[in-house]
Amino acid sequence: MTKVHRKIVGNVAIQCGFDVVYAGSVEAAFECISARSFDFITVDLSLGERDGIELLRLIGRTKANPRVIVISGCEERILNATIRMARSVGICDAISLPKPLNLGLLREVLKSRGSGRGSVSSSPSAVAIASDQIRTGLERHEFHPAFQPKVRISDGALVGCEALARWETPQFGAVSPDVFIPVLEEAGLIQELTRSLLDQSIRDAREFIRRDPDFALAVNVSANLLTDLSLPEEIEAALHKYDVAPRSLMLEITESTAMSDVSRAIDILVRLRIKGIGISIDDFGTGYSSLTALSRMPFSELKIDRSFVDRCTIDADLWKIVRGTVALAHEFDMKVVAEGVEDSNTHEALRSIGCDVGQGFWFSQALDYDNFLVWCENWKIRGPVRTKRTSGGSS
Ligand code: G
Ligand code: G
Ligand code: MN
Repeated sequence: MTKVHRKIVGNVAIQCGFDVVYAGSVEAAFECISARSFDFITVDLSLGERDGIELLRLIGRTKANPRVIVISGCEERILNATIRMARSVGICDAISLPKPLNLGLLREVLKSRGSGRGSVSSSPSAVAIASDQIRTGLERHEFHPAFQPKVRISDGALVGCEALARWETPQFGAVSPDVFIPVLEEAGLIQELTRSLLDQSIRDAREFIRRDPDFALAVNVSANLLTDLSLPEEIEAALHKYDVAPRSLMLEITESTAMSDVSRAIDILVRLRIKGIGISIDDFGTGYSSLTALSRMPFSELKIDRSFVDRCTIDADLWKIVRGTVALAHEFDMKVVAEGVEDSNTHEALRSIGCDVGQGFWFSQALDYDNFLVWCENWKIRGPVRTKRTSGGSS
């Protein structure tokens, strides 16, 4: 940062009530960061891009978790990529300010300290759980669905929910699906879990549908289960058992590995659709869940992966992907669901491009059966009102 610039930024920070420390080089900055902790660190990229990037890496390695403001005259895409890079090295809260510097904006950012945005997300416990333990858990019926609401973007009405597997173990406590799903897939046990989750969540959804006949339950199905030609009949039997209509069920197909037998998968998906069951392409835009799958399979719904959605209002590149994907899905007459809606700005932005449905922490996390029913009752009273009241503003 030039001396003049440094002085200007420093003055704004002092006006906002901060003590300010200046560093003229990466080495000096690193010494400061190592010696004490900071609420904010501003980094100017223009003094040599290598130094700025290097400094971000060093900040990412420190234990403290400061908010980082990257100031730069670079073009927007480079700035956006820099912010993504900062996040990838462990800086949870990094934002960019373009040059010429808007001092009002800088003041606003400095005043919003401790907003909680981008709080550190803890990763799933790294306990290595053996497939035997999971097998035992399945036998003991320790897996249950939690329900996350799916909300119509235009008016905030509840349209359905996604059932997400939860494993509560006596031994390890709550284990994340990110830990047990891959192990189940590897051990050939995913079918057992899916069967159990389908049965339990269809049973529970009877009550949701009784309250709203248009309610749709979504259940996750790994694409590698689409080799079992009896799957459509099995699912139909589960629906019969609880007297739930096929149109009330949506299967979210998650594809983590390439399908081994595409024509067989298409066979199964077509038969499910003919029966009136909805098919959703999950985590769209990541891994194998992409244009190839879209061009071959008869999906009725597309879920944009949350890695595109959760920062789409602050990252112009992500926003282009979200907007383009909504348009693409509508070309295929598919409903579009945005995953990972975390704030009202994102909700508003999605509304402006006609995205159909949203899911995410802004509405609710996944809840057990009892809490989901309570949430539904509260939402009917409060939900749509909340949406209108916050329109255009920040939370
Ligand atoms: O919200 P959560 O952390 O529970 O979900 C983590 C991931 O696990 C999600 O991406 C979801 O697709 C996957 N998942 C959750 N439940 C199931 C399930 O019953 N079957 C499959 N195949 N995947 C699931
Ligand atoms: O199957 P799918 O990948 O859609 O599973 C949903 C996953 O996303 C679960 O892990 C759930 O806990 C998580 N999730 C749901 N809403 C949000 C959100 O708003 N933000 C983030 N970061 N994760 C979310
Ligand atoms: Mn899903």
